[in-house]
Amino acid sequence: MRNCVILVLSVIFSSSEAPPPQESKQYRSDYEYNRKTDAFYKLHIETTPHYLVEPLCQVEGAELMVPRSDYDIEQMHAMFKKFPDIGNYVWVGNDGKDHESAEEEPIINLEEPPNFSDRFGTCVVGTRTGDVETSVCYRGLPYICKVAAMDAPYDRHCNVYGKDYKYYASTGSCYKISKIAFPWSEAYSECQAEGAHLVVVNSEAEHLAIMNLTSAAPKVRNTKASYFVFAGFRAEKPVGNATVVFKTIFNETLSQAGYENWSDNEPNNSNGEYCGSIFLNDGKLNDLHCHDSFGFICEKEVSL
Ligand SMILES: *[C@@H]1O[C@H](CO)[C@@H](O)[C@H](O)[C@H]1NC(C)=O
Ligand SMILES: *[C@@H]1O[C@H](CO)[C@@H](O)[C@H](O)[C@H]1NC(C)=O
Ligand SMILES: *[C@@H]1O[C@H](CO)[C@@H](O)[C@H](O)[C@H]1NC(C)=O
Ligand SMILES: *[C@@H]1O[C@H](CO)[C@@H](O)[C@H](O)[C@H]1NC(C)=O
Ligand SMILES: *[C@@H]1O[C@H](CO)[C@@H](O)[C@H](O)[C@H]1NC(C)=O
Ligand SMILES: *[C@@H]1O[C@H](CO)[C@@H](O)[C@H](O)[C@H]1NC(C)=O
Ligand SMILES: [Ca+2]
Ligand SMILES: [Ca+2]
Repeated sequence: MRNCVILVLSVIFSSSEAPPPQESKQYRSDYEYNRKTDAFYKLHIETTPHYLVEPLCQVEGAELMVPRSDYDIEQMHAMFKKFPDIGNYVWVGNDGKDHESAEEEPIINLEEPPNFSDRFGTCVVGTRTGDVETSVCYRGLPYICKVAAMDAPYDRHCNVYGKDYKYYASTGSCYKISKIAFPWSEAYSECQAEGAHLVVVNSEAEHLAIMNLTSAAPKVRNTKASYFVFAGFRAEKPVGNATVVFKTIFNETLSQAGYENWSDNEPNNSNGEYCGSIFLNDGKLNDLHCHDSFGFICEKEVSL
């Protein structure tokens, strides 16, 4: 009986699109695989405060890399080499060991310097030369995310490298609403890296599906306003007084895409709002500033 269940399960699973990262050794397009550790890594070159790095790695299904072996250090060293100009330190996770401080001791100590570690704590950094040291947490640094191949999230039905995608039979697409806010172009890249794209509303049915999705959505961290989410359309800044034309990320007008119901009094292009969003109260469209951070919805078509 038990063998029978296993057989049935394996038939169901083997009928899907691609093997999981554990077998394929493929993960998000922005992660690289290391055979020796059987894990995927990404060096984030953006200067980032320490308190944000763990949640940002989690967005990508990963964790802040804890240097556990010489192979992790080798990987870190190799990634540093590709970026000569990002400074000499990256945030890494705490391995629980004692490390030297990366701060230089003052040579002459005329006055008592403020004890920053006292006030802000000490965090663990990896160095360009391949050491692990400690540093005050209050600074911003690049950081390294890592996920073991066996833990790398993959949704077989939706064929995306991410959890929390929800399938809607009414549209034949899977959707995910982000838990953290990004500017429009970072939201675009994030969906892309997961194997999806920023949501494009193609019908009234899809408008309803998105209303349903957002009605049960948890709070979005760091968002400028919780009643908007970015979507997959935007406009070029017009030359002179030409009209602003919004197009989807597939270069269709909204009318060609199949849904152009703007929210009341939108688009208002207030001080140059050129990026598309969805208004959560009515699921209709709105324009926002591209550089502000909002939640966003990724979409992946499953059956057309
Ligand atoms: C600064 O504070 C940290 C954490 O409380 C402590 O470990 C360290 O000894 C202090 N350094 C000095 C110079 O007082
Ligand atoms: C736009 O909204 C109206 C009602 O608010 C609805 O009747 C109509 O079907 C919508 N248009 C599209 C293209 O979904
Ligand atoms: C969303 O859709 C599910 C499944 O069809 C349904 O059970 C649920 O009531 C819907 N939620 C809302 C708020 O419409
Ligand atoms: C802007 O609009 C005005 C009046 O509609 C027109 O005369 C002018 O030529 C336009 N300028 C450009 C750069 O298109
Ligand atoms: C987008 O479409 C317009 C016309 O519909 C076309 O002129 C333009 O070349 C297209 N752009 C891209 C990047 O395909
Ligand atoms: C324009 O739209 C934004 C929402 O995208 C809204 O916050 C803002 O108040 C509107 N501005 C004006 C002048 O109506
Ligand atoms: Ca769609
Ligand atoms: Ca607007």
